[in-house]
Amino acid sequence: TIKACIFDLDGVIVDTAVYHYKAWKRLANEMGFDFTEHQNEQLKGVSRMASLDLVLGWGNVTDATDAEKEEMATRKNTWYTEMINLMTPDEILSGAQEFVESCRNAGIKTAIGSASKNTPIILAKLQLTPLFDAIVDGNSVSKAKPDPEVFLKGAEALGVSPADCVVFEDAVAGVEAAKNAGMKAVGIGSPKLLSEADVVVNGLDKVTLEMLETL
Ligand code: B16
Ligand code: MG
Repeated sequence: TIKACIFDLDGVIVDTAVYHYKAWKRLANEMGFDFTEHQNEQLKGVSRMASLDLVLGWGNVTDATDAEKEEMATRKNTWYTEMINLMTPDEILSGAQEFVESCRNAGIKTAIGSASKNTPIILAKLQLTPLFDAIVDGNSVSKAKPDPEVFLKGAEALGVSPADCVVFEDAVAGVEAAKNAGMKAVGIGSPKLLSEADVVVNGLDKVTLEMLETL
């Protein structure tokens, strides 16, 4: 039986990808190149510095030093957090809050497992912080998804064994991380892309507690 649900943040609880895109695009534009929203898909679930490397690759920027890269990532994050600071609970994805609440009412533990270092501020703006028993994010992990670290730390913080956890993820690397952790995975998005998941749905508004027992 399922004892805990661990939720990715961006793409599952809220769509911050649109703000990441605007901020990375502004950085690219300042450096004299551009990239598409389609390319931006590749940044989903990927850490900040790994995202920067992908963006720089698209602009054929190969000579940036580590110090320059730090400065670029900081510049991008400043623009990103300006937008994040304006977020309101209206931006919670359909059914997300209701599903997390139904888990809690059923005695199922809840956690966030996100790559984002901005997780605390995003959850605060959405007024969702109290709904999670544990928050594991980019500030507390050293290995990026598909490494299972983020979800294993979540299970540990909840005191639940990995086999009794379900992960909700929109990124391919995130689904892989869940599987590497020995957990069940519910994919949010395209069944074709997230083929490693145990089941794939459009959003948390399509998930029921009964469904969890069939995984
Ligand atoms: P930050 P998730 C991820 O969130 C985003 O999908 C990804 O685009 C972003 O680069 C990463 O967080 C790091 O975010 O710059 O805020 O630390 O999907 O793991 O919740
Ligand atoms: Mg995500």
